[in-house]
Amino acid sequence: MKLKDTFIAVSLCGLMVCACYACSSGNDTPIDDPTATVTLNVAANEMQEISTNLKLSAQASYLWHMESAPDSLFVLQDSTSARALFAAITPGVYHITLSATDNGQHYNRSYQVSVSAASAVCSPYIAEVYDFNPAPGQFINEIPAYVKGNSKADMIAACRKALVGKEKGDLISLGGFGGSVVFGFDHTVLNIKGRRDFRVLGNAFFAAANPNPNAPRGGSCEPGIVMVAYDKNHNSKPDDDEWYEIAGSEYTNSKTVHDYQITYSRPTTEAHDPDGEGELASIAQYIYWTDNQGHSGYKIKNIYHDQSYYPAWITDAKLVFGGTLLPNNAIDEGTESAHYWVQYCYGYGYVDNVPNNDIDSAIDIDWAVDKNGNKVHLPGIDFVKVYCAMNKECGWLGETSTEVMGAVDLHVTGVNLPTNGK
Ligand SMILES: [Ca+2]
Ligand SMILES: [Ca+2]
Ligand SMILES: [Ca+2]
Repeated sequence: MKLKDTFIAVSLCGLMVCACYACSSGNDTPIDDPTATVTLNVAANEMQEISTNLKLSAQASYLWHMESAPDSLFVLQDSTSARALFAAITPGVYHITLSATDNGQHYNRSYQVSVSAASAVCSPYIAEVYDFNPAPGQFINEIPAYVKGNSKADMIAACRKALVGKEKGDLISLGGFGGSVVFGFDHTVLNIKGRRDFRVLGNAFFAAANPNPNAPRGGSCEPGIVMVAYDKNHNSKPDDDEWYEIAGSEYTNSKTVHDYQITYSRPTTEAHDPDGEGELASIAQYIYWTDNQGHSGYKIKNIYHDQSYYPAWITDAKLVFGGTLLPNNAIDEGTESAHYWVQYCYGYGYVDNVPNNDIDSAIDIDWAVDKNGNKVHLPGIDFVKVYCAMNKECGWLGETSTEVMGAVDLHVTGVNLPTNGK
């Protein structure tokens, strides 16, 4: 019996991606000879849905496979489904095979995918900022700057100006625990197997002059949690059910709180200089907070930052944030009279935790987990959310607050960093 087969590839470019690449749909090429090779031409970096028109039952099993050339950067996802996802960064010819079994019958097909260079250059950097919800902090209303009358949309636009299209943008501060920014790329950052895929830039640095001579790496390390989303429904927006957390090195730390929630109250006074004589005093009981772990306290207003630490465009009396709280990483290594705060870095998988050129600032999309901690293997990601993962005041240093100054697709920039095997 001669089988008629068709190799179907559907381009999954969303509107946003189409602005960057010329989208190509696959050619339907019927053949009668199952030993023949079907050829498809696609452009680099485009996610394609691949299926066969073999009319198989719902019980059929599938195995898509590709011999991997050592230096080829590609994704072959959902390889045991009727439809697989394929994308490649490196132009060239790829050979994919399909082995299917249905009602005791075996079917083998072979496909040749010719990947040409992308028809338009995409940006390896942030292409859009979707949301900005900082928590109170000493840099809030300053980076980015709030101008009287600004709305939330104006503040998002200010983040856009700071971050979009830049290798290294201008810093934005997320404030204390929970403060977040959501941004995206103009293409899907592919999840290349065995490699780290992107990094988000912060301003972490290690201090050379720690009074504790045997201390591990530390300095200014203010880790933020990374959430990633693949635009599965192709609506060019991050939807609630598309987000997954990157499980960094402290995900299984017994002191990490996975369902942390904190509520900040609007400060009742901004008066720094109560007697009007010009010497600024800190306000110890400045912004009251409570959390769902039975704790409460105050964010302190320090003498270095005079502006309100509560987002000025927000009219609500309370701000609620939730997410994963990392254990405290800050220790005062100084003395009673000479404080010396050191924030020690964690292993990997966070933002603003290690310097930007450190391999452990780079993230493997395969570290993503669902709400129950189960690993998910996304074909790539379109959107990233970063939020501050610490609730800590460090004396005169002020609160620990994650900063963001950009993000980069490592594959598009030709940076090859192996994953850490976890
Ligand atoms: Ca990867
Ligand atoms: Ca979506
Ligand atoms: Ca920082």
